[in-house]
Amino acid sequence: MASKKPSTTPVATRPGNGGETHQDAGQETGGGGAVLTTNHGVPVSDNQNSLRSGVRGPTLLEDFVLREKIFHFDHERIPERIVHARGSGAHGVFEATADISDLSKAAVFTKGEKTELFVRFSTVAGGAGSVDTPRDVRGFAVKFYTREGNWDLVGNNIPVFFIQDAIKFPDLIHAVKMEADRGYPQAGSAHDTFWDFASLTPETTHMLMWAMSDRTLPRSLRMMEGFGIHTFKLVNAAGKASFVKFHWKPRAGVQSTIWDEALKLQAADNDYHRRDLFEAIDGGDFPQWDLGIQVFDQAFADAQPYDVLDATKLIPEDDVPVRIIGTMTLNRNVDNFFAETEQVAFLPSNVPPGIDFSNDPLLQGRLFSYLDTQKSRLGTTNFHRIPVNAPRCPFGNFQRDGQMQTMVPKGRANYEPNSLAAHGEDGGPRESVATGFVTDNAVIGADETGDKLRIRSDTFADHYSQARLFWRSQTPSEQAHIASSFVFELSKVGVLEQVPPRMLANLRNVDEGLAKRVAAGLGIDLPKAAKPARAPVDMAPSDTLSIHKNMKPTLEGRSVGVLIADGTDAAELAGVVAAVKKAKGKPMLVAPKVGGAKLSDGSLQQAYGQLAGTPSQLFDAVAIVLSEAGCAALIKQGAAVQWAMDAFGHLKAIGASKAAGPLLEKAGVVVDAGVTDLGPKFVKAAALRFYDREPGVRDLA
Ligand code: HDE
Repeated sequence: MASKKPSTTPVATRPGNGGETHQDAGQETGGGGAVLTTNHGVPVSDNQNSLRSGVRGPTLLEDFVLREKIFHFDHERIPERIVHARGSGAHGVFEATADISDLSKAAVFTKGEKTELFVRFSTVAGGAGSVDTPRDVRGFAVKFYTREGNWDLVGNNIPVFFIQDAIKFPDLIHAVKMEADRGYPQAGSAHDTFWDFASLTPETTHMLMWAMSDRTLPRSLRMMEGFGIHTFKLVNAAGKASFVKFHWKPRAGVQSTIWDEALKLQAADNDYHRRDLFEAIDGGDFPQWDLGIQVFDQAFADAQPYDVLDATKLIPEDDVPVRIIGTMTLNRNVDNFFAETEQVAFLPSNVPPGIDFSNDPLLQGRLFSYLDTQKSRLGTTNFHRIPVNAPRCPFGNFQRDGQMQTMVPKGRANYEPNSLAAHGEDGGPRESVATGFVTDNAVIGADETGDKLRIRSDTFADHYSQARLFWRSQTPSEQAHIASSFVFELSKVGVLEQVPPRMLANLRNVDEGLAKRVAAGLGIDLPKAAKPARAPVDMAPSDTLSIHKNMKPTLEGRSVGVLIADGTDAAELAGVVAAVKKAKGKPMLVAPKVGGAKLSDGSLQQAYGQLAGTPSQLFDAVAIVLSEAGCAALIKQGAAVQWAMDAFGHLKAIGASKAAGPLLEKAGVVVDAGVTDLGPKFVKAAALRFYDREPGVRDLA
């Protein structure tokens, strides 16, 4: 377990706590270390009672201790992010592992260089207090504290975006967030306004395919890919620029849940992802991602059937392989959620020399939006002074004052040019041609500038080819999930009956089979196909776009729920626990009573969770270790039957004692490759999911 750090509360250094406690009317302080003071350092004698006139009289306005405490509390909340409000953060380090000095002069990429960083993962649509597991895109934002200033790579877990131009972002977000009059649904796209907007905006089609796939149901934040999405530029010391796309590849492999599991996770644990990340780091199981780049030049860009400046398009990895250039390790939880995870302010405009922007019109819009939002969210132009946002390298300029200024600049130099140095005074910092950021003006992506136009380039007009590419790259079971998601989401469209047919008309341009399946699922007729702005072309399917084709058969970083009850065989249990640990999995015991179960050898085995509150969807695989008597007792409990039924339905491996047979039977578990005894076969199976179990997947293929 990670060691506890000493408190960083400012009062910790103040000696002289007399240790008196107020025990009138049963009030206790619970003990503590340092002296409690007001925010202005005045020691407080009583933190239990406000100042009143007489023992039962009115409270006095004079009570500055009470006033300050309540006033501070009244202002504790800041505006939540308009998007990505719910997030989880962690500290870490990036180590550059490849020499790419031929491509970029950025110090963060110097082979062997270690750079501290902060990561915030998020959902997009829900509020700060919403659940962790809705069907939603996940934010994947990384702030590298490089020695040349902060680099913020603010991406998502999907390599493309819904729209092509920043001017559509407020419309997209208004449409997807809760509906303006009724205030629901929270955190989900399955409602009228989102699908109204989406069906009228064909450029969303490619991203919709990803959003309807299991990509939006990650098993863990540790098991998601991350993407910078936009095309960026790398610039080397000679000033040569190349195009680049950034990728994060999780060492734990990409893993998703399935829809029913995600729904039930919302009930079982609102904080499923946040807890999983915190506990993994706290337990020393540090999540890791490799940073990869796809590098290409103008000639490649010109030869593609899509525009590399269009954020609704990806570059298949088969066309430009991802080259790994470093590793990120998350190794420290935040000390304070508000101070760090809430106040962290990402700015896609933060790039060090050696990294630059392309003319992607979505990226261009982001370059000003984030600075604006941070000022309104954090309430001051000095938000860069908040520790989680401050560069770790020296920084200085002539910007001064403003609300919450915490710097105390010395001297008169608050302007430039100045010649104060000639007078022996500190003249302040100066620009540097040699090391400063120089905007790349290479032709790449800049060839169409000139006249002032409100126009979308023709090269952005193909909205279906890559949606089709994505569909064709999926396994039959992944395709079934996508079709079902469209059916589910469109079935939630209420009064706007024009929307589902309009969406189907778009889907016909992606794949006739998909459109037919969705129409059948909704029980409506297939409309005429929409007229595409540009006819789609067929691209070669790519295995890299499928989760199932790339899953990592491992128990590492995964959990196994182990159901026990009174009478469980102690040796059998010890065997399972040892085998799971040996495979680097995490065994988590579940029993009817959290205090424990009495094992066959008379010992009391404590549990991680109580059966009724710890359903099997919290785990990657399950073991059911029961005696005959234990099974007879559990079979009468709905929670136990549901435990096995859900594990099977959610395609997980089930290892069971012989005596647990009747429970499995009652739960409708059918023996297949994923249902095993508790021997070595179980640990192997536990690293997998059994997609063949899904009803109808094969028939639909
Ligand atoms: Fe964001 N986005 N975004 N976005 N975005 C914000 O900034 C915005 C876009 C992304 O964990 C906001 O600090 C505009 C694409 C992440 O703190 C805001 C446009 C991608 C996060 C904002 C986009 C993202 C945000 C809200 C269209 C993937 C969370 C609070 C031009 C590449 C960062 C904040 C965190 C957050 C604006 C499009 C990812 C309002 C105007 C594309 C991961 O500034």
